[in-house]
Amino acid sequence: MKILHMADVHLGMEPFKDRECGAGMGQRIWDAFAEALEAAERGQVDLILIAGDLFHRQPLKRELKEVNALFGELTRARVVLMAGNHDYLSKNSAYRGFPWNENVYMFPSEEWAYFEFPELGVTVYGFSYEHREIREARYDSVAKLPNRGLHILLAHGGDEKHIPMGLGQLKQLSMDYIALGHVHKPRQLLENRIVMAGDLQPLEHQDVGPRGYWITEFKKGEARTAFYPIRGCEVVELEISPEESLGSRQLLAQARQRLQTLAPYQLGKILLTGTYDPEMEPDVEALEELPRVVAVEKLWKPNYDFEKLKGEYRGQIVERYIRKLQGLPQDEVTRRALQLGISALLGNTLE
Ligand SMILES: [Mn+2]
Repeated sequence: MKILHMADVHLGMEPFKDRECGAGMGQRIWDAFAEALEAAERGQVDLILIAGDLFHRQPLKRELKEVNALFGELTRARVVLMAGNHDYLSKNSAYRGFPWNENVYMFPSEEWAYFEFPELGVTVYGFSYEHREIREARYDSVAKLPNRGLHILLAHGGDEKHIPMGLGQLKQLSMDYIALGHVHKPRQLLENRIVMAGDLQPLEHQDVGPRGYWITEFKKGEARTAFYPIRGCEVVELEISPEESLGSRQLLAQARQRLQTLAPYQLGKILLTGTYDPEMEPDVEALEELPRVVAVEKLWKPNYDFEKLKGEYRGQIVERYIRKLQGLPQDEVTRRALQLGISALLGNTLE
């Protein structure tokens, strides 16, 4: 018995829209979804679990037909899905009453329900979101059936507004597998048992690292879970720690060089670290406009010459501020306060 687990596909979203690399991202999400289904078909998967937020917002009828057509191509796998907080079952949701293929099982409401597959020896428990938020920790209350075989929970949430849950509590449900969605970071919370799928493709620049789906094989009472990245798109961090004397053009050249080391499907998130000369703060906007850059994060710090500044601003607030902070315990907070304060007083921009 093999299952493929994915979540947070967010069809209909167009990530990185304001960036050059955002072009075609909406389509790439659809491609990734189709790729995951093809993998299920190729890999003889029996059950596909989609743990919420298949769509970024209320799906259109034609989008559901598109998805259903893809499901219809599967010759072996059954599909179980739930609505998440993004594509929740609103009163007029196109999900309601949608005529799915016979191999597709969608949890129809916010009430607990289950699907039994005696031919696979599997029972899947869950419910859909009918609201944008569910603040109650509802996964406590699942009632297992006396069925033989595997018991699987399909669940979405994990924060205060979306069904809070803790690992200890999930373990106590003694499910054979819990297919989780909502948190966009892929992770096995309990090896081969409790898995947060993560988003299928990166949707924000915070989504650093591979994204994809999970396949679990159950054999002779043992489960093996493995992650399969989709190489459609991946955000990679590129740390650049420039020399202090580096000008804007050289910084740009360095960034270009680093971007060239990426594989064709990768996008760069530039992290500027180290220190820079505040009297010649390099132009960062030009970096943001480079193709395949999703974000630029300024973690670098201005390297002020405080002794020199004290002399230049003798008797003024700048000098008094420096003396005051230099009199405090010199930890990270003080150093940061000194830099931020001086930047503000000197009218320099600093995030
Ligand atoms: Mn969600």
